[in-house]
Amino acid sequence: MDFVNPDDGQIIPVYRVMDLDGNVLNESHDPKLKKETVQDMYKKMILFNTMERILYEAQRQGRISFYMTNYGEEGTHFGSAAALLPEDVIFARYREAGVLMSRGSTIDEYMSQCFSNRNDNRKGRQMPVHFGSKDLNFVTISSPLATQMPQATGYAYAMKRAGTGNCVICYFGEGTASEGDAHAAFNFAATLEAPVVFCCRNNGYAISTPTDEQYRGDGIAGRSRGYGMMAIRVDGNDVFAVYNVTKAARDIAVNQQRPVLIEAMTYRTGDHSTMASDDKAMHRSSKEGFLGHNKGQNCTLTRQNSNVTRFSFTTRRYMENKNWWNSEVEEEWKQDSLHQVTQALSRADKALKPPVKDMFTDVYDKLPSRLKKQHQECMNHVAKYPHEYTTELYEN
Ligand SMILES: Cc1ncc(C[n+]2csc(CCOP(=O)(O)OP(=O)(O)O)c2C)c(N)n1
Ligand SMILES: [Mg+2]
Repeated sequence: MDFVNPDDGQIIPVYRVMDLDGNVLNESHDPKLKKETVQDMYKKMILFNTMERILYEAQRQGRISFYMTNYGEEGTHFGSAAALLPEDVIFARYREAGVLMSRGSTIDEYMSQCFSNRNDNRKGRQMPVHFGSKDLNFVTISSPLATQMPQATGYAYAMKRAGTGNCVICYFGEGTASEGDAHAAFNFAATLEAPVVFCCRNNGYAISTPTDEQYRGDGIAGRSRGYGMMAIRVDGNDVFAVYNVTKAARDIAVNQQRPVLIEAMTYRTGDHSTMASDDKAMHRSSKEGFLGHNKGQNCTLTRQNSNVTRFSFTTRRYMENKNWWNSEVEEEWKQDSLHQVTQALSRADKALKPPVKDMFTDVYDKLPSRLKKQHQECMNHVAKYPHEYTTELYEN
C-alpha cells in the first residue's frame, strides 16, 4: 500500500539561458535573435521602466489616482510577448503592462489611460493600469482576480473551432492561481484541448501573503500533472529563457491543440500598489532572505539579482559581448527615454477629460429613457453648482 508522498520525487527545475553575467550557458539555447530585435527589446524595457518611475511619482504628487509598478518582472513581459504573433490574443492582468509596450503601445496611450483623459481608448472609464487595446489584441484588464482565465480558455476554444491557427496567452499571478476560476480555466482547457498558453508570474507575493503561506506542493507548475497539462518552470528574469519557453509553448498550443502552463519565477521588487496598505515595508522585512519565499521551487533567484538591474543587466551584457551596445548608447537612450516620458506626461496632464455624457453611453445600443433622464439630471446639477465642479477640465 503506497501513498503518494508530495515530498518525494523531483521538483520541476528552472530553465535558464543566461547566467547572472549575461553569458549564454549553452550555445544551442541562444535564441539568436537579430541585433535589431534584441536592441529594440532592451530599449523598450528601459523606456517602460522609466515611464513607470515617472507614473509612480505622478501618483505620489496626486496627479493620477493610482498606479501599480511592474518593477523586477519586466523580463517575463518582454520575453514572452516577443515570442507571440500579433494575431495571438492576450488576456492579462494589472501587472503585465510591459506586454502592451512590446506589442506597440505608445507612451501617450499609457499616459492617457492613467490620466483618464479624452485620448484614452477606454474613454476614462477604467482605473489607472486597467489597459486594453482592440488593435493590439489585448483584452481589457479587470480587477477581480482570475476572471480573465476562464474567458481565455473560452476564447482559445473558439479559436480552435474556427481553425485560426493562433493561440491565446493568459497571464496571471501565483496568488490568482488559488481562485476557483483558475481551476475552471485549467480543467476546461485540458479537457477541451484548447490552444491556450497559461503564463503564471510567480513573484513571491499576493499583496502581503508570501508563497509559503499560499500553497503547498511544487508551486504552480507542479499542478499541471493533475490537469493533464504540459508545463515548464522558467527563470522569469532571463528574457531569452522566457522567450524560448513561450515560443515552444506557443508551438505546442497551436500545433498540438492543447494547453501549456508556464511558471515564470520572478520577484516583485516594488510595492503591491500605490495604496498605503500595499506598501511592501508593511509586509516584508528589509532584510528579507536572499532566497525570498520561492526556495521550495528550486528557485535560486535572489532579491539582489531579480530586481530591475538583473533583467536589464544580463540583456545589456549579452549585447555588449556582441558589440551591439555600449555605455554611451546606454546613457543617450536613458536621457531620450526620460525626455519622451516627461513630454508625454505633460501632454496627458493637460488634455481635457472625456465629456460627462460618456458616463452614460456604450452599454446599450440606444440610450434608454432612464439613462437619458439621469444624464439630464446630472447636467442640471452641475449647471446649478458651477463652482463645485471643474467643468472646464472636461470636453463638452
Ligand atoms: C476576486 C478578488 N479577490 C481579491 C482581490 C484583491 N487582490 C488584488 S491583487 C491581489 C493579490 C494577487 O496576487 P498575485 O496573483 O500573485 O498577483 P501579483 O499582485 O503578485 O502580481 C488580491 C488578493 C481581487 N482583486 N479580486
Ligand atoms: Mg504574486
